[in-house]
Amino acid sequence: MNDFNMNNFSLEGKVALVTGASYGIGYAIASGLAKAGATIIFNDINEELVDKGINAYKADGIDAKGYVCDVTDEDAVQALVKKIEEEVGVIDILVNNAGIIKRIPMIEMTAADFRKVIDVDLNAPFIVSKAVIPSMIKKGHGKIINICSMMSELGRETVSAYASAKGGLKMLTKNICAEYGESNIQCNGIGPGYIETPQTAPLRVEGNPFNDFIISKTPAARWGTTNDLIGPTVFLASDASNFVNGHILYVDGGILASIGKQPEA
Ligand code: NAP
Ligand code: GCO
Repeated sequence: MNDFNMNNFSLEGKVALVTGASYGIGYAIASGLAKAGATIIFNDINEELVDKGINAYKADGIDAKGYVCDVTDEDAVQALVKKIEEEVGVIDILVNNAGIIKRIPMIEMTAADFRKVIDVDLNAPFIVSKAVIPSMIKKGHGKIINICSMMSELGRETVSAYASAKGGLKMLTKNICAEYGESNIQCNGIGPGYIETPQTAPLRVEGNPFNDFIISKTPAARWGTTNDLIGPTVFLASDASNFVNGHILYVDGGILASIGKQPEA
């Protein structure tokens, strides 16, 4: 009999930092990691969001610690990680979730807007990963999960900066795997499909043809929910995935597997 048992999926005793997790995908993921046993630390960009997050976790029976920290500010991130290590312990699981999108046709987009998206969606996962990896190496293990996107693989009108950042994040994921795999650090990505969150609210308003477009592009024939992302993330955070490294797990209802519905004859 081999020594695999279901405890390999447990996150009991693990410390998890989820960035930008006051609401939306980050909140759902952090709640799932907590249910699997992890201690949850999260940050967000301002006090109001952090308070909103703390109250929501409390209402769900989760004792999460929240901090204000801009993930693009390297000094602030280094200070946050030091504080977490002193107050709670070494971070075993990092989920780089904080992100922004600007939907602007490329030839109308300013270079400043393009840089801003790259800064939050690509530079920040580098900054936060860089801050946690040294202690993971010392501890002998670590899990980094980068929240990628359909736009890590596909392009579409108006999201040039976002697609560039999320494509880059896919490659940062593979590079962390290549560079630190031998230190027993696994770095993987989750690539959500189109998920119902405030970020996609403008695409889902009644009368927007984008809504039907997405449903018809998705073999599951629906938008995803934040809960759809929990199981895959718990798997990638747990010892059950210790030989899975540099992989992007797309949680997209099958969008990337399909050429799309054929037109009526
Ligand atoms: P969201 O609702 O906009 O949540 C992202 C969180 O990150 C927000 O709380 C946001 O604060 C915070 N944040 C932004 N900039 C930050 C910074 N510099 N420092 C710290 N926190 C910051 O997005 P979501 O839809 O839950 O998405 C979460 C992640 O999943 C993002 O990386 C997104 O690109 C990705 N994703 C989303 C979808 C989808 O369909 N929704 C699909 C694929 C991938 P503010 O509220 O102030 O912006
Ligand atoms: C868009 C969407 C996407 C999603 C998601 C897809 O405008 O095309 O907002 O970018 O948010 O990242 O996986």
